[in-house]
Parts: sequence; C-alpha cells; structure tokens
Amino acid sequence: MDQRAYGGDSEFPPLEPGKLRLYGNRFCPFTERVRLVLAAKGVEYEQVNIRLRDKPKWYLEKFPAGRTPGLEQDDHLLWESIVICEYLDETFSQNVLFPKVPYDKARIKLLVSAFDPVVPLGAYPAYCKSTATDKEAEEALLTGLEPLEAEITQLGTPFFGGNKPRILDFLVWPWFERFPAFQELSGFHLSDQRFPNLNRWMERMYGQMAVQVCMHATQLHVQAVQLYKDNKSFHDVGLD
Ligand SMILES: N[C@@H](CCC(=O)N[C@@H](CS)C(=O)NCC(=O)O)C(=O)O
Repeated sequence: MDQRAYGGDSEFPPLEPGKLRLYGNRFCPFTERVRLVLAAKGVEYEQVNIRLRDKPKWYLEKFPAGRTPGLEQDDHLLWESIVICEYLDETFSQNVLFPKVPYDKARIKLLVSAFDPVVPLGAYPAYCKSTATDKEAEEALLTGLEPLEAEITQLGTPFFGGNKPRILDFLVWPWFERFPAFQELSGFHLSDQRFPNLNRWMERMYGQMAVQVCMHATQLHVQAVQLYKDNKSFHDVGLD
C-alpha cells in the first residue's frame, strides 16, 4: 500500500490482464475496509493510490463519483466499500466473512447503514477538523459508537463475528484504529465506564493478523490528521 499517490496530470498505470487492483489512498478508512477483507482472505492484489484533492483524470473517467476505494479487474469496475467487500467475499471462497444466514447478513447491513452516515461520514470527519475544546464534536462521535457497544455487549462474544473477526469487525475497525491518534492530539478516548466491551474488542483486534498487516502506526495517523486539519496534502506522509 505504500506507494506515492497519483495526481491530476498522471498517466494511467497499465493494469496487467487478470490482476486485481484496488484504488485507494493510504489513509482512507473505506479503502482499509477492503484491504482488511483481502488480507483476511489471503487474496493477492495491487494497490494504486490517488490524490483526493487532485484526482487523476483517468480515475474520474473510470469512477465518475471520484471516491476511494475503487476496484478494477479486466473489464470489471466496482466502487463503494461495502459493495466491494461483499463482492470479494463471494468471489474468493476462503474464510467467508459475511454471514450465510440471510437474517444475520441483513442485520449487519442495517447496523452498517446506520453507522456510516453517522460516524464515518459525519462525526469522525467533524472531529478530525475540530479542536481539543470542541466537546460537541467529541460527543457526536461517542454517541455514534453507542450502538456498537450495545451490539457487542448483547453478543457476548470476543468479536462481532463470534470467536474471530468477520465482516462487521473489519467494516468498523478503521475508525477505531485512528482513535489513539485523536487521544494523542486532543485527549479523545473511549472511557471504560461507557465503552467497556468495545475497549476489550479493540485490544483483541490489535492482535489480528489482518489488522497488523493493514494498520498504520499511531504516529503516522497523528501526522496525517494534523495535515488534513490544515488542509495540506497528507497522502504521502511518512514516505519521504
Ligand atoms: N460510501 C463510500 C465512501 C467513500 C469515501 O468517502 N471516500 C473518501 C476517502 S476516505 C473520498 O473518496 N473522498 C473524496 C471525495 O469524496 O471526493 C464507501 O463506502 O466507499
């Protein structure tokens, strides 16, 4: 994943026939969802990173919405992290991550469709941009995490997926990986009183191979968040 990002005037990097390519960016949590799924399933792929504020023209031609992640293989093009994760889970049969039972699968989709507009697309970016004194942004983020604390408490299992992480663990993890950076920058933390089971879950997730392969160290997230906050380019931080 540690490739420099392609910008507006770059040439399209040729794609070999049959090769699975993930377009993303080193700090995009939605791209990380897909990387976690690929790592958990042991699927080989290449990652091409793109600059989000200076998107390559060829990227916009392939993916008019212009967001990351995007997936390309031969004449197949897919976007939207959950769609891509489900496609990959069905295409590569090893270590199935989505539940087979339709009701269980539907419930996970409901949880994620409630989580995404609140935490990933609302509270988290707002908190990233906020200051240490912005208690309102902090509370919005914490409130958005409560349904997950309720879910893991009710399940009573080590992971959302049971005895090992499965799809819900991987879909929500990228935001949790970034919380220690927030803690360092502004004291944000999940208190044990309010989030006892999510805290234990986080500790277990750090021990998972897929997480270890995909994660950045907290210091790198700290640098990326600081640059994002200052409207500066963060894509290649740590590669210099
Ligand atoms: N719902 C999308 C969200 C993807 C998303 O917002 N990606 C961000 C990067 S982390 C992006 O591409 N932002 C640039 C833009 O919206 O122009 C998904 O799940 O894939």
